[in-house]
Amino acid sequence: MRSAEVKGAEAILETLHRGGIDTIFANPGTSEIALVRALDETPAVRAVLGLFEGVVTGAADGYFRMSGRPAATLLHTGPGLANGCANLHNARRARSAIVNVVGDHARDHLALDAPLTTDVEAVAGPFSVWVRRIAEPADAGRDTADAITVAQERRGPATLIVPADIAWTDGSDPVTPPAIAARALPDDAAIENAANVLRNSGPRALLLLGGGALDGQGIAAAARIAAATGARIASETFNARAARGAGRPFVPRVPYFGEAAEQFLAGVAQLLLVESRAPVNFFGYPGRRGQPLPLDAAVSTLATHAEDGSAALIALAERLAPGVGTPLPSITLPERPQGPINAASFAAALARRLPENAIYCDEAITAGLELPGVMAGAEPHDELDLMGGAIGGALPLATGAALGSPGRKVICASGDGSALYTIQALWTQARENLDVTTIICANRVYAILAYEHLQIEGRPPGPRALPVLSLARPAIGFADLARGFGVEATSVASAEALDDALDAAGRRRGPFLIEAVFEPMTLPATRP
Ligand SMILES: Cc1ncc(C[n+]2csc(CCOP(=O)(O)OP(=O)(O)O)c2C)c(N)n1
Repeated sequence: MRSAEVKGAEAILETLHRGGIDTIFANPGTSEIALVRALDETPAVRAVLGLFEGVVTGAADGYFRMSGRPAATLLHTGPGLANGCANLHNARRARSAIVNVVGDHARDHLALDAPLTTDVEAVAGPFSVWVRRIAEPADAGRDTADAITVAQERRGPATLIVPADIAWTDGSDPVTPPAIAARALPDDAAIENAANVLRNSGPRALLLLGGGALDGQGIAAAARIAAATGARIASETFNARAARGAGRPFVPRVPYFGEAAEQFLAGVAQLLLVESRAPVNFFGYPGRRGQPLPLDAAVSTLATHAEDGSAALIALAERLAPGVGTPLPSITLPERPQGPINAASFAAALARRLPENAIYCDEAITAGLELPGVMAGAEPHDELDLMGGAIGGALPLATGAALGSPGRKVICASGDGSALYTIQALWTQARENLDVTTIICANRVYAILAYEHLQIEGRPPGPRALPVLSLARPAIGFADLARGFGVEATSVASAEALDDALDAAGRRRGPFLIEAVFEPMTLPATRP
């Protein structure tokens, strides 16, 4: 086809295809119709409909985390993009490469200030590593190729704004983006410096792992280093993707709450960063420092986020721990839990029933407080966390993770409050017949916020404040909601029934939802 005959929309989709992007999570509008039409001409790129933009962006995040390849999104003008921004924020924090294709009004229509007109660049800016508006049809292929390159090099959402007339006008050519270089090993000086730090500081050193350092090989190397030098290892509190479970060394995480994090980090004199940042508390609290690391601790870097932390750990282990092995935890499953569903019995049931090689997406919030220790003995799995704290991430993330790694079972645990931001993800799971089991931890309250009230105010929320944090009246029927979206579901209210439901879910294929009704939350009367 000569470029005179190639429409901007076709050049964009063909360039996505040439750049290795075969999946586009979409929620289109009128300004994207030419792009929708071009799907018929580009069968190599398939669109997956999400019924809210937060599903679209969260799914693209999960897709990248599991496949290592970017997905595209298709979003409608400033308001459509804005709806997707919370999960774009999470994706940016996860360093997930995504190409956002955001349609906008035709160029001559923009000046008329039609109802959907917004400053799309301003909406995109804080949630993107790169933003560009295509100026002319001839630029469509090149700009799309740039977006694909930059999303992968800077590891985040790249946003390409496409005026509708550019999409429907001839005069474009697809472009083949250049191959992306593999991430480099840190230079020898960084590895030697880390070796010296560890030789000199031994148990007072902490290797803090994040990003790609948490793959199976990275944590195995870190554990060997720890065994040889006495250094401690830990992961960041939340991680984009971490290899966990039996057969892998246990890597504790820096605790979420500031006080616990300070205790965890007490005595650390040397912090060595491996694709991570020095810990920062999630929130500031009256009278508390925001950084839990001891004030006199030195911080140095083995691998930056742009480098290959896993390979760096392997190189470091060769220097410090040749021939050193580490005992690996075997599968250790808890007893069958009994009684009401609470954080402890939920953790026991989930760990017991986690299928081998599952992908576990976590947004259980307070329901998940007991998980880390118990899941260490479960079948080996990959864990994907909520990275930017913007809740409503897990159901979309699980959706994209399932599409990004066909054949692997996805287990997703979400607080009931969190699930309701993006519950429509269930419909996409049903339509695509994705092998995802969703567990809704139905405690019928924003429990974490009640705890935070206690922390900050010294007492639990009173009778007028509590309703702002309570989901109890009316009680939400998650199993009914799931069925309405085409997902089979069950509701359980005892630990035994939860254990059975998870067992059954592990044996079936396709989307399924378990509403786990938790025992009512109890808060102490004063700050503990
Ligand atoms: C996008 C967004 N909106 C609001 C919040 C504030 N927030 C944090 S946790 C939370 C409640 C979570 O409730 P749930 O998922 O039921 O978990 P629980 O606290 O009960 O364990 C809210 C509203 C947030 N973090 N992100």
